[in-house]
Amino acid sequence: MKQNYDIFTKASFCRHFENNVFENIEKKKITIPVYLSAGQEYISATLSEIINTNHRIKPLIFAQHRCHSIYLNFGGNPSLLIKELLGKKDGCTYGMGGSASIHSPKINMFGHDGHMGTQAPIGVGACFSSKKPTIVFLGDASAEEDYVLGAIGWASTKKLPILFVVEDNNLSILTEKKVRRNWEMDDVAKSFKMKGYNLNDDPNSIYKISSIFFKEPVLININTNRLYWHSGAGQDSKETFDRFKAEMKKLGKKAENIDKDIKMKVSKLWKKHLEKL
Ligand SMILES: Cc1ncc(C[n+]2csc(CCOP(=O)(O)OP(=O)(O)O)c2C)c(N)n1
Ligand SMILES: [Mg+2]
Repeated sequence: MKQNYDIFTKASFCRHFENNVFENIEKKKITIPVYLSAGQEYISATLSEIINTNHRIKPLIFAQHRCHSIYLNFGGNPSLLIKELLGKKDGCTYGMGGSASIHSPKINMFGHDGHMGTQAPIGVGACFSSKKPTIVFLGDASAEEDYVLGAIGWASTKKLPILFVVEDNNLSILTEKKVRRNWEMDDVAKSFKMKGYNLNDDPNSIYKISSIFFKEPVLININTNRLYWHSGAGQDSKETFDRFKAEMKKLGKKAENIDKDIKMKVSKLWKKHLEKL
């Protein structure tokens, strides 16, 4: 399927972007707190392909701190993000948002305020008042905040064109979900009388349910893996399942060549910006 290569291409861009961020944290070129999204990029790569490209919808986007891939996949300009991470005034958030609060009116993305889960009531409010298709991205931990649950209830009551996406990496910093709770977010959605799904980050499983997006409120909890530390450049375990690598293996030689090309392009882009420092 052609589309699988398009999703792979987007994910590859994000992966190499994040690997360059990683390197430049280590080299101390980036000195702000950074939340790397490597490992989770297939979720927004797939959703943006379905929503922007297939459905031709440009939704309002409310994300939280781990949002580089969301910005890049939904059409954010990578140069402006590089500048943002380097603290430049002409970065996507004027050098004031950094990694955690990426803001871009151009792609309808609203910067996060740093309080886990506030993007849910704010996103629901924006959707309620504008009736525009809206995506609220949550982490599995921020989804536990009481105000998130109230917001989901209101979205269901008012039948808003909203998609809640829980990027469930099983972790709140280093605390696993099983320590924190005995329930799942798709059950919460169903108890509020809206559709809820618990999926993995295989693009095909997301595609299968995508025809209902924005026709009614929907919550998808997508199980995924964070490859690097909660914040900064480091790796807890090298054993983590990597969706990006699994898809590359599945798609074969053509994907490997796409990936090589993109790796070079992204490195060149970073180099161009670093030379100006
Ligand atoms: C209201 C609030 N409580 C606690 C924190 C501290 N904090 C920042 S990120 C984080 C974990 C977030 O986990 P999750 O929502 O699953 O996102 P992930 O980092 O896994 O992508 C915590 C506890 C915060 N920023 N806001
Ligand atoms: Mg988490």
